[in-house]
Amino acid sequence: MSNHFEKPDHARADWTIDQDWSRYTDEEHAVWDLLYKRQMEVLPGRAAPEFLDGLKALDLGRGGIPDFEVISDELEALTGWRVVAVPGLVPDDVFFDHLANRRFPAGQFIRKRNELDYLQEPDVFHDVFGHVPMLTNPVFADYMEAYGKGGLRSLNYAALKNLAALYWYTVEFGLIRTDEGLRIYGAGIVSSKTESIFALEDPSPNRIGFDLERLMRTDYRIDDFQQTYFVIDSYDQLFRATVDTDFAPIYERLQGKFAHGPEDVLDRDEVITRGTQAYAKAGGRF
Ligand code: HBI
Ligand code: FE
Repeated sequence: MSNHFEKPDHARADWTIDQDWSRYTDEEHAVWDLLYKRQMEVLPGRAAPEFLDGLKALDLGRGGIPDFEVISDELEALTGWRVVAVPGLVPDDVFFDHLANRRFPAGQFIRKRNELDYLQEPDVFHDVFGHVPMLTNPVFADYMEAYGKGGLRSLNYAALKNLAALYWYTVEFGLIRTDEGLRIYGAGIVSSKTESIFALEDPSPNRIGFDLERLMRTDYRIDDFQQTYFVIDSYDQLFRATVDTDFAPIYERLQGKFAHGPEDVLDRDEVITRGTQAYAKAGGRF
């Protein structure tokens, strides 16, 4: 899953670019506002309290695409993270290096009004609305840094697929157990109206308790709703599992391969919901 592509001429060595906030058009700001409004119709009672607190702390609903300088100053005061602009996907080593240094690389562009629901590269709405609120949480913020540092260490192994699965099933598509029931904290879910409902309420997907190595052995869907969501008990569980584990023996065991399909349920899984997989069996794709 290593990604090799050309750095655009206007990007710096670390792939960052100027956000050029003053050059967003009224239409681009309006697309942000529309996406924001749609998500706020579904997220109260579904998103994790830490995510909703983060949205509020950074005032991401102030109207229009946020100015990275403004939200970075606020975020830095809370957890030491900053948001930097990038053209889109960046190479793995560059991505890990930003995270390891508490910089979140966010796509500068925003999707068009006629493609609100599906896009191939992360845009400013996915990255800033989806990812940045959780970075206001001190423990989650530490987890993200630890992930970046682990990523840099992993570059000597054939480990990227397995490490990417960990990111996928936590940072992008993670659920958390709360006293009020399951909640979403994964950026890929909270930035999608339909998946926010599907991930929590649909009978199709499995919902399984978090187990670090189990996640890293599990293939995933990149172009459709997940067939399995993994559920953490706390962000501390996530952070501790990452920093207390020596990944080298795991990489040795896994050999850059997946042992389980996206829909598999194993005997020793802590099954919270065993999915019917009706959605995937019917062909999926929304
Ligand atoms: N680049 N901008 C951006 N955003 C990502 O989420 C991202 C990336 N490059 C690599 C990457 N993710 C993944 O390969 C890692 O999560 C493993
Ligand atoms: Fe993302």
